Amino acid sequence: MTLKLHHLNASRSQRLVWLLEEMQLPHEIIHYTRSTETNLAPDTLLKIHPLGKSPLLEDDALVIAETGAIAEYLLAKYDTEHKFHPTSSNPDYAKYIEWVHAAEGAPFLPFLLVVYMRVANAEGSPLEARLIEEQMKVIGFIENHLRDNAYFGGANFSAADCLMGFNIQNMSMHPAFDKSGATAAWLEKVKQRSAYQRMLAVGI
Ligand SMILES: N[C@@H](CCC(=O)N[C@@H](CS)C(=O)NCC(=O)O)C(=O)O
Repeated sequence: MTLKLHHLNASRSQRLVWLLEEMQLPHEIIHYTRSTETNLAPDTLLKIHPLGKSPLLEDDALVIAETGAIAEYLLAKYDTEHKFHPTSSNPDYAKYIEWVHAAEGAPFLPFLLVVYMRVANAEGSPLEARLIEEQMKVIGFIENHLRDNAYFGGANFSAADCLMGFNIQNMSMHPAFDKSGATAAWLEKVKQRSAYQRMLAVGI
């Protein structure tokens, strides 16, 4: 097995750097840097996949795109002891899988769209106000979940935490983020993990 992660700076690819570190899977990281003008990935990524986006995982001859798909692939193939993903018979499974998908789903969209609007100088529009309302709903939803659960997937740390970590890091800069709430406490807790610190050392 030769795992290669094509990693773009300041991107959701850091979720997989963290997961690979948690799983202690030998891998190589190939770094790409965003254009300072457009914030886009360099064209060299197009040689790996037609969309030219990061993350991309190569496992020998295979190339996989989409953060969630890459995580599920790594877990299905290499986490055979289910240390980082519960089995489907585990009572926490539904919660776990919901957060795995939430990382790129409805809770992510209002944050992503506001970033796009800022890049396009489209701030202050009625759409932005609507997205900020959605962001507030998401912040509350996550806070309530983490008030009742130690981790995203329930009682135990799992890949769902690695996937949601990028969202929470960004959310922690939001003016409505409660710095003494359960989400902030979750962030402080996961920052203590050695794999999280190794992810930071790789450069996010
Ligand atoms: N849904 C995809 C989104 C991939 C994506 O949009 N990646 C961003 C990084 S956060 C990217 O490569 N942007 C640079 C570009 O589009 O040129 C995933 O989860 O992997």
